[in-house]
Amino acid sequence: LEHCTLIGEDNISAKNPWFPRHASDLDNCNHLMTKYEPDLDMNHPGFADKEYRARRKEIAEIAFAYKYGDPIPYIQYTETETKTWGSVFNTVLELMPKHACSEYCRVFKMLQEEDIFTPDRIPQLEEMSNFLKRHTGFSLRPAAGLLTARDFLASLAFRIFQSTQYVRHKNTPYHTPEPDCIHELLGHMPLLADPSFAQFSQEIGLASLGASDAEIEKLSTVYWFTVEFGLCKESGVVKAYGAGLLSAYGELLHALSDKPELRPFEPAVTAVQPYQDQEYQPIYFVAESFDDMKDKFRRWVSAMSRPFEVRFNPHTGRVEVLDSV
Ligand code: NLE
Ligand code: FE2
Repeated sequence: LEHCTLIGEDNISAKNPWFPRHASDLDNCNHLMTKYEPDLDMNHPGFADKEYRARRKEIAEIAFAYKYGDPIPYIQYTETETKTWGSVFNTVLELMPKHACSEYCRVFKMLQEEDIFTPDRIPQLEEMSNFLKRHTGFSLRPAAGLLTARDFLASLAFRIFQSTQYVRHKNTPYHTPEPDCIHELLGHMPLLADPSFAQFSQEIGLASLGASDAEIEKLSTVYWFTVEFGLCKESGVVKAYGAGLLSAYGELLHALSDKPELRPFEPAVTAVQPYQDQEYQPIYFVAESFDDMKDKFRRWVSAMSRPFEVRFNPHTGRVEVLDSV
């Protein structure tokens, strides 16, 4: 690294593509995918529900208007929404001791002690963001829906998690293919408050900055099979740490039954495994530990083709780009 030179932020070129250099640049990284939306997808449980669609629109507007540095607006959740949260919360509470990894259980307990996690109230993103800041420096910004992989992963480089704020339709409390705040809160938040896992998340984000489309596809597949649907070993027993499992009890039970195929986490293999985002996964990858997962990930990422290196400077909050050729 001593021989590297810093590449400036002007002169955008193939060798120096645009990507966010500071968390405020994420105001430009909120492009949505049009997938599983209640307005467009006839199979969405909210497709025929006018009231639900109006509510989604109302909450999406908040995310569209959001700018870096704003406090995250408070949402007055309805009784129906709170009831949906409560049913998912109670299933997690029941299955967690046996099936969730110890890091998840540890933070979950802290969230209960701080009264942020209770069955009768949906936590606000702002209070959750403040909780994360205190533990790992992660923070949240509201997202209107499913973002493109490039935009979503980029935010992780700054320890920012783009989080939806609407609630799934009441008819599908236990599984939905799209993210919603129940998934973000119950699935993602506990581990984002774990230092080792937070570090892993940021490293995926850093690896994505300026990566080619093919590399983004691979990184988002690794993200899918780890952060979303990952399993890990704890004293020889397989446990769940993936957010998509911890927020959907049907899939959690499926993942830990003898039905799916379990393979060891190996980034080069995992990155090219086609995945299922509509139904339960037929294949899951099992990590030995978070540390082992990070080691393997680092080795794999260092073989990626970017002609530069990036590093996050925590003093300035900026990503620095180093000419590595
Ligand atoms: N299937 C998950 C759930 O129902 O909570 C959401 C997955 C989002 C990628
Ligand atoms: Fe997720």
